[in-house]
Amino acid sequence: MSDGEDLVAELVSGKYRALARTITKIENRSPGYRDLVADLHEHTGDAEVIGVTGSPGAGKSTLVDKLALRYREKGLSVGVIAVDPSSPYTGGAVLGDRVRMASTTGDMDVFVRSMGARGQLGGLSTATGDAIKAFDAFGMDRIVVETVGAGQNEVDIVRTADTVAVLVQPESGDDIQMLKAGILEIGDVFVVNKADMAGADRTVKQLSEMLEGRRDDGSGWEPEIVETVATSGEGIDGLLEALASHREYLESTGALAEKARARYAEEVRTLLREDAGELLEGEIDRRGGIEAVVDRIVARETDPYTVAAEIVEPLERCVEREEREETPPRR
Ligand SMILES: Nc1nc2c(ncn2[C@@H]2O[C@H](COP(=O)(O)OP(=O)(O)OP(=O)(O)O)[C@@H](O)[C@H]2O)c(=O)[nH]1
Ligand SMILES: [Mg+2]
Repeated sequence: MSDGEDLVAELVSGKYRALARTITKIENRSPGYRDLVADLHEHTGDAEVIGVTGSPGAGKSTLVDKLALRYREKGLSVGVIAVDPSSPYTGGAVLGDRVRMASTTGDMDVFVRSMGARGQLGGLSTATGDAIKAFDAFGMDRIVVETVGAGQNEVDIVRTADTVAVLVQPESGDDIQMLKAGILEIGDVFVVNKADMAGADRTVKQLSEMLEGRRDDGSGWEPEIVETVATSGEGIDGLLEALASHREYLESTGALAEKARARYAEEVRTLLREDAGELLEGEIDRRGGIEAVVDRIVARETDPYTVAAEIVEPLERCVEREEREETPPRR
């Protein structure tokens, strides 16, 4: 048995240390992390993954904290992944620390982990997706992913969730702008948090008007709007109901299975892009590195198209040879 298999066995048997070590390996892309993640797959598929997004300071962490507590009260195990948090969890409950348990309930079942930006573009959403697998294989009933909803990277991250809750603060012009910028499409449940502040009703109304366009988008799900006060826990039950009813919709219509299939397809393609990219980078290095190649382009000795064709050529030749020899696909 390899080290990785040992680690997976321990993780699956519910050892928090193994879970923490696994996520560290995932985050650092440590040698062997790919085999590790591959071994996790057969143990996944049971967790419900909820994405929570919204602009900075909207109250995401406070809300996630309350949500986790409520799930615990229902006897469910919960994992929280905070992606690139702009501020550590507060409220006396959660974390700041990368590997600590939440102290909310005094038990070990709310496992919180933050993920930071590592490596190249898109790396964070891949790492987050892999971390979700680790939580899932561990046996978490609910996995909540918190991310600041700003750019494409965040949108990619919340796509790994089955159900996405978008937080909005009352009367926040910025939030409404952000919603227009694409987050509107990915929200399944909209949460007007800080409902104790003035203007919450107006924001609900605005949101509801903006969502009109989505009512007939053919998906069969009408986004719900709930109001919460995360600091006091008011409205959390309504949020729980909305999340559960979206889950019910996903399961009863087959949308859940479809989402999973789409995610796996995307995952395979992402991995292939990474792998092919690495192979081609190696080819560039063998040609003296990218700067040397650019020198020749600048000197008009060659051009980007020709260079690209030359670099991809050895790969193409291998693929063609495979085809000629009609080797059956390897398993
Ligand atoms: N009045 C009021 N304040 C709230 C509510 N929810 C959160 N807050 C406060 O808003 C501030 C930000 O809360 P966070 O939970 O850290 O917000 P966040 O969205 O996680 O912030 P980032 O992770 O930094 O983007 C804190 O001071 C909270 O106490 C609420 O319902 N009402
Ligand atoms: Mg936060």
